[in-house]
Amino acid sequence: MPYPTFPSDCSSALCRHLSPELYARLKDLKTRYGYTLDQLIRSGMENPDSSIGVYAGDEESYRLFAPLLDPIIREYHGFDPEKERHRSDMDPAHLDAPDPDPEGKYVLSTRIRVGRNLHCFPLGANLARRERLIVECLVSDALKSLGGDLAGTYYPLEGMDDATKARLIEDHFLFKEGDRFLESAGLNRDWPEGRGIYHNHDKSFLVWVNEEDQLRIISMEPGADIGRVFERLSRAVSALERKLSFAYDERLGYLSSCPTNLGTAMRASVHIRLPKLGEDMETFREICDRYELQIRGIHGEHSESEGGIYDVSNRRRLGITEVEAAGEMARGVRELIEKEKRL
Ligand code: ADP
Ligand code: CIR
Repeated sequence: MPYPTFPSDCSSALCRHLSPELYARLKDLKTRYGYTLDQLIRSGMENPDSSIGVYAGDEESYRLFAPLLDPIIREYHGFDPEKERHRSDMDPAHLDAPDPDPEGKYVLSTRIRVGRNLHCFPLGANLARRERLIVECLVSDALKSLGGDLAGTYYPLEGMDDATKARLIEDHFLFKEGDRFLESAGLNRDWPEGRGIYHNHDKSFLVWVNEEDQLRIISMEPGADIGRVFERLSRAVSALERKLSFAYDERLGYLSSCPTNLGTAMRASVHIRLPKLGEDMETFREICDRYELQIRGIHGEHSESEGGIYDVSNRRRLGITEVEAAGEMARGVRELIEKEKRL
């Protein structure tokens, strides 16, 4: 393919960081698992409204295509992959994240997820059909070993009736179908085969299998008790680590399909009602920028807010530990609530 061109109003990280020279330098490279530059950038090429536009196909993608990926990583996380090393800390005893809404007036629910992928397998965009089934088998077996409040059931997407699926999506428990960014990256191949969701009885602990990442490990509950949500997640991740070997890089931390999810691969969010700040987006954004927070709509990425309710979460995931990221989110949310009260 000759150098691909972008529409003039394109502002994705891909179009800002790819040049004809860089394209020419990387276009004939292939990882050992057979992933190419054209595959890496396909989502951003087919969706010029992407914010990022690339998906890695395996661990080696992050090394082979580093001349394109490192500047994207540096810009998104404020972390220099050439000089720095990621550190992880999921010890709840180190968490300083007091409930930012003890009166329960603003925060509807708290959710913290981490992405994980299995060592010795390509990432989802480059996973063959058989490999995806093996991943599903390994993960669902590991999930069977969980006990206590983490004990639950794995539900394959294949065979799930439409009403159950729609209800789980509407209630924020299950991933959406047909995401066009993932579709272009090849992450929806053979859908729904090999995909599924595990959850405990009260749906406070969930695992998505073979969506954007092979595992999305999720802890969530109504209210703003970030400490309790974090503790449950940390315990679940430790239990799964005893059964599964996750892809981890000394520099980049936990490896994920999207470079925005490297490092902790953690997104700690609240669903929060901020109708007045919603009318003053400049102030809302200013506070979020100060605490490195991202604003999403009520049905996740690429969705809109409804009824003055927003999804507010940590933006950085690499070069910051899990406890630091959750603490920063809690402090930012407290300030948002204080501002909302004053408006
Ligand atoms: P991810 O969190 O994996 O980046 P999304 O942004 O698509 O992916 O969100 C996944 C789902 O989680 C969506 O249905 C979203 O509404 C839901 N969600 C996110 N944060 C919260 C929260 N604090 N409370 C309840 N649901 C949430
Ligand atoms: C995009 O580029 O808009 C999509 N590929 C999503 C990128 C951001 N993903 C994320 O924050 N997890």
